Amino acid sequence: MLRRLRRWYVALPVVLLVLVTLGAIAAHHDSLKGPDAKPLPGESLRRLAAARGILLGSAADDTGLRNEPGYRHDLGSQFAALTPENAMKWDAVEPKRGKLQWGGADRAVDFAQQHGLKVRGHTLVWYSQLPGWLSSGGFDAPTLRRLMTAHIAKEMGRYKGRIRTWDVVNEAMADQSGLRKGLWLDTLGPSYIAEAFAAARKADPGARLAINEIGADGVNAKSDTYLKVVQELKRRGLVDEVGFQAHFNLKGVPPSMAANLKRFADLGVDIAITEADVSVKDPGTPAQLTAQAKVYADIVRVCRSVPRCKAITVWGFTDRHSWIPDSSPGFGSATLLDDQLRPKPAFTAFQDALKAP
Ligand code: 9MR
Repeated sequence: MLRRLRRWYVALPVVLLVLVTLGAIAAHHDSLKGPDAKPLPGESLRRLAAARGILLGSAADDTGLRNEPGYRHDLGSQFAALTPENAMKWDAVEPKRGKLQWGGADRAVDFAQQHGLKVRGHTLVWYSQLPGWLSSGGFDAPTLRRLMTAHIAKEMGRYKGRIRTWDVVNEAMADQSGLRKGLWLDTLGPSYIAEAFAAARKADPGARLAINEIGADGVNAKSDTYLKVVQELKRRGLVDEVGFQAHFNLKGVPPSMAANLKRFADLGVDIAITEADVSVKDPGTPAQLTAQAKVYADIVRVCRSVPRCKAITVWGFTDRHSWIPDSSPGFGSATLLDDQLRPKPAFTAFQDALKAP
C-alpha cells in the first residue's frame, strides 16, 4: 500500500507536467488559429457596396491570411477586394539586394483569386519601408533610377493581369507644401513621380495606375500640391485613379472632403478611398463607438456623393489586425469588427450608409 502511494507521489508531478504542457500547446494553437467567424447581421458589405457601384476592399494582414480561418472567412465574404497591408512593400519583397521573396505577396494574390476578390497592389515607390541596402546604399541618380524602374518591372511583371490597380507612388507630398523629402526626391528630383508611372504603364499596360496620399483628404496645402501633381500626370495619360487614405479619428471627416474629391474627379480621374480607419482610445466606451460609427458612415456618404468615387478600402476590418495600436499605443479599436470578429456599431452604420437611398 505504502509503496503504491509512493509511486503515485513520483508519477503525479510528471502527469501534471504533461497536462500543463498539453494545455499550453492547445492554447498556443488556439491563439494561432484566431477566433471563429461570428455570424454578421444583414447582407454582406461587399454586396451592399456593389449595389452602389463601389468596390469594397480591406487591407489584408499576412498573419491573419496565414493562420486564421475566421479572419479568412470574413475577408473573403465581406469584401470584394484586398490590399496586401505590408507584403508587397520593397522591404518585404527584396530585403537583401537581388534576393526576392514573394511569399506574403503570393499568398494575398492567391487568396484573392480563390475568393473572387480584386487586388490593389501596394506600393511600388514610397519613401518608407525601403530595405536598408537601398535607403543607405548611397546610389547615384542613374543607378537609383535603374533600380526603381527595374523594381517596378519585376513586381508588376510577376503579377501581370492579376492586379486591378497599383498604388504606384505613395505619400509623395510634403505636409506643408511641395514634394516630400526622402530618397526619391533627394536623389532623382521631382521627375521621379512621372518616371515611376511611365515604368508602371510599360510593365502592365492593363493595370489601373493610382497615386495615393495621406492627410490630403480635405482641401488643404497638401491636397493643393497633390492636385497639381495629378493634373500633370493626367495630362500625360499616366494616372487613372487618385487615392485618399482617410486615416481618421473621432474628430471626424474633414468638412471639405467631398469638395476636395470633386475637384480631383473634375480632372477626369477615378477617386478611391484607400485606407479608411477611425482610431478610438481603448477600450472604447459605447458613446465613443457610436461616434466612430458615424465617422465610418460619413466616409461612405462622402464617397457616394462623388460619382467617380468607385472604391473604398478599410485599413483592416478587425481590431485583431490594425496598425493603430502599434503606432499609437492605447488607441486600438479602429476597425469595423472587434478583436473577436464581433461587429461593432461601425459595422451596421457602414451597412446602413450603403443602403440609404
Ligand atoms: O499598416 C501598415 C503597418 O502595419 C506598417 O507597420 C506601416 C509601416 O510604415 O505601414 C502601415 O501602412 C501604411 C500604408 O502602407 C501607407 N499609408 C499609411 C499606412 C499606416 O501607417
